[in-house]
Amino acid sequence: MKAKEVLENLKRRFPNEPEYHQAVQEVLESIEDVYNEHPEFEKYNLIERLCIPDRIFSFRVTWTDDNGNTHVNMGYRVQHNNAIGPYKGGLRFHSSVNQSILKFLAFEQTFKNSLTTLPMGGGKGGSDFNPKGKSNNEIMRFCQAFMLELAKHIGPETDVPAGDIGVGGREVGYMYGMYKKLRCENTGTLTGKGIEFGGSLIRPEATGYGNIYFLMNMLKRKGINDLKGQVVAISGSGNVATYTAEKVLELGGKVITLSDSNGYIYDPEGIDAEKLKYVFELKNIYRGRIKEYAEKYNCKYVEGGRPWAEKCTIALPSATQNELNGDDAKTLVANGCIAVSEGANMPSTPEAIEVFLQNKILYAPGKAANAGGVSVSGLEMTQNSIKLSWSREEVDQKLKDIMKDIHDACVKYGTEGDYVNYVKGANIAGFMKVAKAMMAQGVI
Ligand code: NDP
Ligand code: 2IT
Repeated sequence: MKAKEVLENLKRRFPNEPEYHQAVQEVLESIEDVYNEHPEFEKYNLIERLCIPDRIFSFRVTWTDDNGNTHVNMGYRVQHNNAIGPYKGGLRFHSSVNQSILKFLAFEQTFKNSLTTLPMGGGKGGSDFNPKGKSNNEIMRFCQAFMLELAKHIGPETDVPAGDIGVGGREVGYMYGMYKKLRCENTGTLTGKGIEFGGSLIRPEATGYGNIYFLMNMLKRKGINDLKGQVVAISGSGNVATYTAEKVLELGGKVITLSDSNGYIYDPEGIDAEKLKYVFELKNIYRGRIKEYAEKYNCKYVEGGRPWAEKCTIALPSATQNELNGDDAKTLVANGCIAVSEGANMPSTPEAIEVFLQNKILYAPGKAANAGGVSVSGLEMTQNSIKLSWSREEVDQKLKDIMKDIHDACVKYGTEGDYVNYVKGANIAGFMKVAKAMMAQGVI
């Protein structure tokens, strides 16, 4: 297999899908050598079978707003690979959603889920519906309309969706309600459910907490055991960003930034527990903008900006793809940043990753560092299957163990002399498990 040729071929067959090409390129470059040590992989064209999704559903979603106007959005589900378990992955509601973005996310999810040690394949879905400014009833009607189609393609042993950008507990609840109505079953399909109807404790916190558990594993290898004295820049202010901040505070670090798609806030005093409580309320109850933080606490707000120019020792991109470019990476390194751990999926551009690797700072790619979310989703599936629920402590401990296992797998496959290339480690470790499972199951 020549990574370049495979990629060129995919670009020719699936043009205008830059995010998908970007995600595939990174993995192909990492696994090329290992792949070529296994002639049986090439014999059965494993690489194309792994890069091209098993199937993609796309459908029209029709819903009515509070004024009686009828709207049409696109809905999608990309079922990428189910070699190691049912398709599993989130749903994204954002105006930018298109097939390229969902294909990149489903591809990444396949490797991420493989790393979790749990039996889950990879999938992703969503809609170009823009939830901003919509009433609660409009959100509910959209979720119901979306599920009217999606329900045909999912199930507890087939495909289990969850949240992602624009989809949190509220949306999962509305979708699950409709799913049950249509299918007359109570099997827990969909994770991130409310605690009263099959959700798992720690699922809301899991991606953010998991990212910090992964970060601590990386830092521990450098002799750093807590976050005291660390200055932490976080982007985003949604589910992942806020719970990341909560865990950073618990471990003694100082959080100086948060952001949304309009701009970022810089609070040199640090966003403490009380201020963070306000952010949770601002985001989840009032559905406001991060700018309001700057007005309330009288700190800097940069319209349209990204937080990476603020001096920090640790950066945790937790908003969206390609939100940190090569220049941002150079600035971070020049400012003394020692670690970057990705809460978001593919937030760093290839140029940024190159800068991190060349400067040998600790750099954890999203498919490893943010795998805590889907891991606890996997644990939610288990609890639903056995019809029991585990305590907070139990789930948190399992999450810690899983993040350590993922970290150690990255070290095993990514060590290059005295440096751990976590990108290579995550890609190879994730790939090998899926590859072996696919080989064992024949050409299908
Ligand atoms: P939320 O919708 O809760 O929050 C998203 C945050 O990112 C918001 O602050 C949002 O700002 C900001 N954002 C979204 N799009 C853009 C954009 N184009 N430019 C700048 N800022 C943007 O989503 P999550 O916190 O769940 O997801 C954040 C990231 O983490 C995503 O990459 C997601 O794929 C990834 N992830 C999520 C997991 C989960 O369990 N939820 C698990 C693993 C990864 P605004 O409000 O203005 O849109
Ligand atoms: O990107 C991700 O891993 C998620 N959005 C979570 C997926 C899940 O099924 O919990």
